[in-house]
Amino acid sequence: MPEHDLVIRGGTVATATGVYPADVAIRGERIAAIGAGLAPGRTELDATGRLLLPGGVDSHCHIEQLAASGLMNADDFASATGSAALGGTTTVIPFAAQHVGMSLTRVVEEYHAAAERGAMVDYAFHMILCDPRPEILHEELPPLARAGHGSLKVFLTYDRLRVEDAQFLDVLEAARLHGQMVCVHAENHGMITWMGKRLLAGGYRAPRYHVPSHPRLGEIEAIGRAIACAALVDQPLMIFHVSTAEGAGVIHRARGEGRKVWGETCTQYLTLGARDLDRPGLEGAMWMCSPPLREPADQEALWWALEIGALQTVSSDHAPYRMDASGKLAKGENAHFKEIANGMPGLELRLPVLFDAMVSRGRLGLEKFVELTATAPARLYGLHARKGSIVIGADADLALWNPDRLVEIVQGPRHDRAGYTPYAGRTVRGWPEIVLRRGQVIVADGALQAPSGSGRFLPRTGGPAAAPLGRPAPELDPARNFGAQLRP
Ligand code: DUC
Ligand code: ZN
Ligand code: ZN
Repeated sequence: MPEHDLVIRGGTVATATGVYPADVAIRGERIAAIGAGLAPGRTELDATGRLLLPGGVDSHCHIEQLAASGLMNADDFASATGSAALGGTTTVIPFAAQHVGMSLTRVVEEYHAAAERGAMVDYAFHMILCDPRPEILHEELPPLARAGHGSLKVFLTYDRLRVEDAQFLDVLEAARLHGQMVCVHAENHGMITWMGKRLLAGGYRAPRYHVPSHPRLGEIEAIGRAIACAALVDQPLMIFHVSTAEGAGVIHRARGEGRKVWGETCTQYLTLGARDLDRPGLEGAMWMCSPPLREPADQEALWWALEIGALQTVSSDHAPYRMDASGKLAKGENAHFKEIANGMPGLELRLPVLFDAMVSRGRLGLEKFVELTATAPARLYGLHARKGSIVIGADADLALWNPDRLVEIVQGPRHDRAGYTPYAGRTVRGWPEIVLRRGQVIVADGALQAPSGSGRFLPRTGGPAAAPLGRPAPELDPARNFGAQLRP
């Protein structure tokens, strides 16, 4: 009777802390041994010439999510997570999105049902809070936190989604009591509203005007304000989708001052730019996302921020809408930029596009690639070391990469349902050819082998936000001098 179920031999293991030749043995769903000369497996896989990486963790993607406008994004859990697997990602954290008036418990139940039907990779949810009324925070949130929902997202902009600063503080304080991470969409709502009105009044309607309608100063201001709010209640904070050099700088400085803040950027802010929206007619809508794509200098600064650790994760912010009446063109062919849904597909190509940029072109190297796309998001959201690492006892979520394979990304439908990709026209070097989830091969030869609904929910505890369960923030302790918080 072989000791292992599967042994992957002859590959090069790549982790966030080292790259070395080793065989990997799997028993059941987990990694059982790493090293040379491992006992035989029931099945063996030859990984000669291949890199063996932990499956990617995409900690920011929108799946089967209803926008406040009533528009459903293009993917269901099967199409989105299938496309994730094809691109080497084996864990996703999409959203369970509350809208005003809704019960959060009910919302989470609905997203659970959708994921149980469709998911092909493992998943958790960030719970979006648009309506943090007292019964949500004090009655619904505690049992959801105990059930393993370890993170929340709030918006500081958008008419029907945003919270005021005082509501944001309520959310931060509640999250602190339950050890949850709070993620924030940090843009200044007033600036976006005001700029949008002025641009439209001047007749500037094309998709490209989406960029100036979200001024970079709005991101810079809101990131600073969000960090200050989190500091007031001593709550860890994740700044989502940082798009500007200055935004990354605000986070870097705050971290230098000891603030408990982390930052994410996304594939598109590193590899696409505002100029991509300069297309005739509505074509530029394919590149509309929020915050918008920025300038080449921002891309350089974001790469630098990742290198020095000012930002810690790179996600896809997969938010797919088709270029037809079911999606971006829901308001017709004469729609102005405020009437077009924001978001682009990215779950499948996040890792290949980043591998090409970081590893094949030598920008940040293989270890950093693994850290930013798998290990760090797992740690920050309480999934370490079950996910995001190649260590004994971890789930056997692995991707065998051919580092030399050249793939031309052509325009047209992929496995997701957006019907297009914003990355068409580039040729990437490096591709994940075989993908395993919990020891099962789910992708081989470009074909998906995972049944819908075979992904599992990942209850989360841990992560940097988990420690101070149940204690009030020191500054809010009535026994202390409130003025203390003003001292440096
Ligand atoms: N924010 C996101 O995080 N994703 C898509 C659009 C948005 O505003
Ligand atoms: Zn956002
Ligand atoms: Zn998003």
